Amino acid sequence: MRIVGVPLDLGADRRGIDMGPDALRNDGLVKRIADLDIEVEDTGNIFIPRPAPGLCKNPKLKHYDEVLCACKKVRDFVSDAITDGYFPLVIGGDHSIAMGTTAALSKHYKKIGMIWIDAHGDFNTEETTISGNIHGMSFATSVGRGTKALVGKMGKTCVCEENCVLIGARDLDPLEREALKKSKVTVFTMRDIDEIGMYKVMKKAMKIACNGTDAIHVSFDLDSIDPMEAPGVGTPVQGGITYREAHLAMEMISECGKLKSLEVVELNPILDSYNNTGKLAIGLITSALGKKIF
Ligand code: HAR
Ligand code: MN
Ligand code: MN
Ligand code: MN
Repeated sequence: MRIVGVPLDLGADRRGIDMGPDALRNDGLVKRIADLDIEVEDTGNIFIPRPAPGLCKNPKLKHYDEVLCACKKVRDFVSDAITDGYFPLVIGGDHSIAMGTTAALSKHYKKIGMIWIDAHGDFNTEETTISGNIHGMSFATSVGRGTKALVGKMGKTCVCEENCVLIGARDLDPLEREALKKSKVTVFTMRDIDEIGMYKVMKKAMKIACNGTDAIHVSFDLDSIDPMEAPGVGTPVQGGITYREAHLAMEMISECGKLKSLEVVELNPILDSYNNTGKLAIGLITSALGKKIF
């Protein structure tokens, strides 16, 4: 396992997510993984330069140059990790970094299934975005949707839309919602989790993500969890999944045997009380890596 830290917050509106990777290290990430008898190498953080001062060039793609440059670095680090035989764990950082991770995976696998756990859809494009924040576009970009400014800029994508699942959604922009409805992505909203429970949602999700794919990528946005349990995130939204539901999801993902990479994003230590969100994130990572209660 190789950890790649990405201290990027330029894809989001609020500062602070750039401290996420170091907060996870401070909470004992490396030791907790090593305790599972997994060989772990922490390569430290990718260097993210601060943006040049001055006017925003395109308010529909804020910090475009910086985010693209960071994602290309993420792509290369993740790709090298896979080439060197490591399982990549990408810790963010804002969710735009998923564009780099999925581009890297696409160099190594033919057909990728993806489980995107998030309060949001991240399915905007330059045309549909209200905020102009690129972290709200990374899912769409990863399946090849959107403008030329992002799609293909990190390489081709082998993330297959029909093998993609969004879980935990409860805050979608109007046009983003329409785009998701028209897409082949399967969406399990909070309502679905309320109705049938996380176990059945995950059973269905795993079937979709595993169908004919040679790898599964999990992109875990910590804002999927209810802010009562995970307050330290960039964009909290009430009414999220519980700590236990999140663990169940990660355990079921681990058991499928196809998980080839994991990404945990949007931790904001400034808003975190008692480092609970960081500790919770580490627990979830260990569950995804096979930790069992019994
Ligand atoms: N949909 C909104 C936008 O595009 C909010 C996106 C917030 N995104 C994250 N990542 N925190 O999921 O701006
Ligand atoms: Mn997200
Ligand atoms: Mn989110
Ligand atoms: Mn805790």
